[in-house]
Amino acid sequence: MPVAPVTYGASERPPRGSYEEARDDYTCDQHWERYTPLEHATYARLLARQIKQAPGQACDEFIASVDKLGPSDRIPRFDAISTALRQATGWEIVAVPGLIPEHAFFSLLAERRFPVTTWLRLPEEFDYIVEPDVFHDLYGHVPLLFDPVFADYMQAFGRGGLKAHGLQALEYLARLYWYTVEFGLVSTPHGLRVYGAGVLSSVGEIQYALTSPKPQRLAFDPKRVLLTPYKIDHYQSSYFVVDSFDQLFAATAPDFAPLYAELNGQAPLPNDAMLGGERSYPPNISNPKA
Ligand code: HBI
Ligand code: FE
Repeated sequence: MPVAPVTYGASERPPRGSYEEARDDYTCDQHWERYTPLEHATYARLLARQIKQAPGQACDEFIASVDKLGPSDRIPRFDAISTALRQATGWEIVAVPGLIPEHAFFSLLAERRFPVTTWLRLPEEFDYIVEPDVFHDLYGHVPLLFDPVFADYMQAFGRGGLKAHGLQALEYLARLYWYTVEFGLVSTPHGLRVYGAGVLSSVGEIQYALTSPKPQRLAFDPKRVLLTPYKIDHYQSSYFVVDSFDQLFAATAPDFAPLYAELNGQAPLPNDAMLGGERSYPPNISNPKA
């Protein structure tokens, strides 16, 4: 007799990281009614602060779509965003209780369903949080799903992830996700811009990624990315720069299986040093307070 899932009352939310209300595909309901006034206010403060950083630093495609998240004074309703998103690129967002296993994650992306965490960081976590919360997922990831080419890339990534799963190549794909979807930069005629969600949603890293002399900014190359480890709780020592989302999509179009076979067993490459012949993009001139 299957155990009935635990249900919580309208006002109380399961503790962070509990998956009792998740369905088999790890999705759950958002339960928008459970958010407290403090949570709405925290989200509004995060958004107001981060959106100030967008002009001159976030890529044009992000700027063009960030308003589609809806009202800025409260946590948006996922189904309201999905209505607009379906019309734009056939994507929708689905609620999840937090990080979900790779296979479930890739399966959702392959179906054009982006998993968005339901819980929001606490006020004391305002400046930094390791795990993705609803602000990181909505503000960092969702606006670019309105861009047709990036939307195609994300679905291709999901499909690639399902294939990689069988080939024990998840570590390679996690690096591709990390250095593009989470921490990617794009080169434009006006200088470098950010498209990676982890940078867009970070109060300090967006300026660092674009203007600090410390990190290296390497031309995006699938082999280099797949062999370069990353750090999850520091600013990055390396960022990878694409010329366009078309280039990103084209790079992931071919079947990666031969690439995995070629790289298998090769030692990781340094994320804090350049290889012979590599060049680093110069940082942007310090961003005049936009
Ligand atoms: N789960 N909810 C959620 N969000 C993510 O960004 C996420 C995940 N599970 C796995 C994962 N990301 C990474 O391992 C990706 O590289 C696949
Ligand atoms: Fe993310």
